[in-house]
Amino acid sequence: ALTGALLLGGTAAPALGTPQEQDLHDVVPAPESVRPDPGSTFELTRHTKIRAAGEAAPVGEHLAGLLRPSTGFPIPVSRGQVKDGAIALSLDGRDLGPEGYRLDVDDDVVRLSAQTPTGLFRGVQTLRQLLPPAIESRTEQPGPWTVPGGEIVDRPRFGHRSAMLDVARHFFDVEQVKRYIDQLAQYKINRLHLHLTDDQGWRLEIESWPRLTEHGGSTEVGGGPGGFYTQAEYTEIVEYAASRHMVVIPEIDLPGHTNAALSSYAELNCDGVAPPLYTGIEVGFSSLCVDKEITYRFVEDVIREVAALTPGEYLHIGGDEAHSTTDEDYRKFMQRVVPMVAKYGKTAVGWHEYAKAAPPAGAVVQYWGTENADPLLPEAVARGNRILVSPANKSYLDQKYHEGTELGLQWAGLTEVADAYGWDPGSYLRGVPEEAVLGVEAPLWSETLETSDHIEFMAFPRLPAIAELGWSQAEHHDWESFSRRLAAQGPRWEHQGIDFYRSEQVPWP
Ligand code: TNX
Repeated sequence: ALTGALLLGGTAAPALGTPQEQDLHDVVPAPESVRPDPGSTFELTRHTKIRAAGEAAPVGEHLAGLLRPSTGFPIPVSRGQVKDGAIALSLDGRDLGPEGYRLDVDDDVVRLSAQTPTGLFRGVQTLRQLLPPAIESRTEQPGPWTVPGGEIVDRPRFGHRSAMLDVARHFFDVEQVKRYIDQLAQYKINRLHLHLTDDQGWRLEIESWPRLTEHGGSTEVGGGPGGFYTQAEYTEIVEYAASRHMVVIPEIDLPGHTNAALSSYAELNCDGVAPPLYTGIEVGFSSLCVDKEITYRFVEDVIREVAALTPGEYLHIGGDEAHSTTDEDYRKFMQRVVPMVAKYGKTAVGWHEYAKAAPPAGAVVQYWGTENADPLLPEAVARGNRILVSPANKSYLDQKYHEGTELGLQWAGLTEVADAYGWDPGSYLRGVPEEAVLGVEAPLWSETLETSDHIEFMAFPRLPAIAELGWSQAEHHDWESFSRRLAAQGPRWEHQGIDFYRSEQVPWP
């Protein structure tokens, strides 16, 4: 009889080969507080329901969409009372802020609460990581689907944790950008900075200057066909990001990095002659013509159209590596252009050189150097600028991991996972107190990257490292702990089809 019960799959002890249960601590980025209750475990079964009403309902649907393919369970989402066997999402969380959440797991119920749908969405990312890695598969898997008991209370250290994708050097289409958005959202990244224009390509349709994309979007590094987003496609990206509780920050890089625009409209050049399109990877050779009035009509048209497509607060105007613009011209240009951003209702962001033009209080200065200081920064802080920290030798996802890495550049230095993790955005820059730090960004430049596989190999596992520096409290930054928790992410990426860099620094299972 006993043998029969086992064969019939009763409630006997787990069979050999049953995946090891998750630990409540195995979460990236590390939560603010974790209190395991070793005596309890929730099991997701074919009877599990999600309870979510009102504004919580879309997050509940999102969670159900993540859980159904691998479990094969129906997992209905409905309003109503929390009963046994339910995952309950509610907006009754107090003192959790705009992105915080509380997750309570016992034998019968998973309770996720927050003050905002965004907080619930962040909590859903934590819950995913507490289920076995096979939950990430898009095909039905055997289970069992357990969640360790206990309580997590969590909220971010910085309100800004962004990733940048360069779609100008190589173009990535809407589906590729959505794929990256989903990957970023898992690590609680809340802003996506899109580098939309550069010497090699202009990637966003501007209705008043159509040749920018017709001509300026027609190639890319290496001479491939390039591409661009129509305004409708761009809006699709913005809305998809919003559904992942992520805000898009568009960047139009000015006054340098503009060969694609200069090639599209001869009248934007000081000599009236349009240069050819450019498919190499040099920087610093192009500049809009600072002394021509048409330059400012052009820039204002672009800023107006981009602002109209942008529900988010920020608009990035580049400003980096303007090596063929004199300092005097650079200031002249920026002093006319920065106010245009405010005129169309947005807050300006620029690479740190634009601090030379003394942007107004509230404007964001993005540090991309490799030193832990810049003379422009203390002045910027004194003016009331917010500093976005993205040191090239720490947070740049395009830098090679080691000499032999086939993709990437190495001008800022080789960047292994421990290098990406081993610094503190709150205290990194001399003369910049933590209160002036808006947050942290992980930029991914695409001179050498052509496919989603390439993006993923460079971003994983360094993106989660930067995400943890931005989300988790400084006292939780600890390489031993991080590298162990990161290792547990590897099998999840395998189920998601992410081809990541298997750094020898990380104890992958
Ligand atoms: C510097 S960082 C650049 C980009 C390049 C990148 C390559 C910055 C603001 N500008 O134009 O793509 O290096 O790593």
